[in-house]
Amino acid sequence: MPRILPGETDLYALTDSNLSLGRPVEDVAAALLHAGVRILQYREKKLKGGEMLRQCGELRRMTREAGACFIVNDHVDIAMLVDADGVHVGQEDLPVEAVRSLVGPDKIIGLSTHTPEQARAAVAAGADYIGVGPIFATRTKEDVCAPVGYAYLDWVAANMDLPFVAIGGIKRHNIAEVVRHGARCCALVSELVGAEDIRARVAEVRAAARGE
Ligand code: TZP
Ligand code: MG
Repeated sequence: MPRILPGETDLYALTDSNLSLGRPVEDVAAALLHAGVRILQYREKKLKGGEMLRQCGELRRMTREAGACFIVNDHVDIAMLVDADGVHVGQEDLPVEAVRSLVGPDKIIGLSTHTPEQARAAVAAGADYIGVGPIFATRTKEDVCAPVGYAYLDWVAANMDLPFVAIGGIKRHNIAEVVRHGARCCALVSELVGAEDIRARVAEVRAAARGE
């Protein structure tokens, strides 16, 4: 099972059908995986459970074939039903300890954090990685908190041993700077799924992250 954590790979892609130019999530996922993305999170906020389960089953099959890690946002039940590699939760979702009691020791649990206190609490609760953000303002997340800017990212890079992924408003034009602030892995939504040519966009984003 591909247990790949942020930091072991440079990009972390999330789905969002609302931003995918009308393309089915399976097509978007296929393009991301063909482009070499190694962590894929299924994050669809507006679908019914049955449709989510069907889509996650398909994405599980595709990620397994590609040797990529598959994470499900929020829905622990669906993650378990499709044997995903992990679950990602936010501060107001099921607590990490509760998720752990359901999924067991081997699954990855990611937690979104916005402050040093939340980062320390994530370690204490047994999270496997944290999300750090939103770095910049983003319209992708509706219930988003205020951007944390570089201050919190700098703090995490200097103080945390736990793997982390920077998220929120990261694009080709700013990813090099995010990397310079210590992010070894960046999560992107609209910049990837909203591209006409997703494969080319992944290559451009990676080149930009390397400062090219
Ligand atoms: N968590 C913090 S910001 C965000 C999530 C899921 C959305 C990021 O989307 P984008 O399009 O990369 O700004
Ligand atoms: Mg959530």
